[in-house]
Amino acid sequence: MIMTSTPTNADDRKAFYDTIGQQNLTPLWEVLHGLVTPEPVHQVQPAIWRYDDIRGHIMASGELITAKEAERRVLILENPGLPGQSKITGSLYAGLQLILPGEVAPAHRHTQSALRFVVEGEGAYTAVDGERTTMHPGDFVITPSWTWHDHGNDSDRPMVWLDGLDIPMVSFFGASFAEKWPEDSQPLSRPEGDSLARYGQGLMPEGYQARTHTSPVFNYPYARTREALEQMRIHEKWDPAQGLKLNYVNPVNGDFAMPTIGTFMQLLPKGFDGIPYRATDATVFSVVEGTGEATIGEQTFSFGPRDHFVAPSWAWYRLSASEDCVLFSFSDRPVQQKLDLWREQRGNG
Ligand code: GTQ
Repeated sequence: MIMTSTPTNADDRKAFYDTIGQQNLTPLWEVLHGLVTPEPVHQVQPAIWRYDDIRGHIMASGELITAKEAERRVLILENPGLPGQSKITGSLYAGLQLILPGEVAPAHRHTQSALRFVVEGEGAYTAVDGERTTMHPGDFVITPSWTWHDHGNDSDRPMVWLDGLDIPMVSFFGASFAEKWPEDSQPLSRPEGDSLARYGQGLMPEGYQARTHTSPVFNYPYARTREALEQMRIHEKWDPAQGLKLNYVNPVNGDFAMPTIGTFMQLLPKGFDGIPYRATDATVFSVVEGTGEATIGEQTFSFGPRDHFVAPSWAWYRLSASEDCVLFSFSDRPVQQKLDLWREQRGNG
């Protein structure tokens, strides 16, 4: 049969959709423009979690449940545009984990990769694959996919750190696996500082063969990162939007330190007034030092140390600093770049 005219009757179409629906078919033309959009469309909203407002809740969680019972005692930073989804962006999870003196968060492993960024306290540890690292504020610590890890606090003060995980990404791929170690703590097989000594000084053991895509350095200490920023400040050119920004790298191949999460530390000098910037990687910021302002979309947030905020994909934002500011941040940039998706744009100052 030759069709001589296009059927336009809405009832005919509806009947057709119902018929083909029984074969699990659905017409693209009804949804195409919502699927392939000219610019990013998502529900992620700009948001800030001010530490002064939430610290009391974090400490109160310590009275309600032990780290052992909770397995991980964490308050999730949930994007207000994605309620109930345990996501801070479409692809990433963030939370603030509390570990009290004497507590242990028992050993387990999972396919999700995690970063820890120390926010408050001093001297708790994370153990990964047989090595412990003592954590200090501003340290960036990696738990690679499928490695055993437990956390403990031998200090006399509570410790709080930011957890960043690729939970939504792993869920998207249908690739989540997890298991528990039979005891609370895993056995230690290497002395503290082993990985930093071997891999963190521009040296590599002869014949070293990487077995994963994650950096073998598992604690990037703040003291070293801060020193690098201070050194760069002497003669490096400022980016008009981002100031001086460092990327944590895997010393084996120069790629991002983690395969799914890009991690950054930037310095904005006192008086910095950044030009507008946007990129397709929605970014989570953790303020280490200084006070300033972040205008994200229509909203302006003033921030100070230990505050966390999120800039959605492709939303314009600008950063300014009323004193020297140091910001840690993370995003899914490594994945977007490998998929040739990542874009950034600078606006007019
Ligand atoms: O420390 O292993 O915030 O498994 C969420 C899931 C932390 C962890 C989180 C986890 C962990």
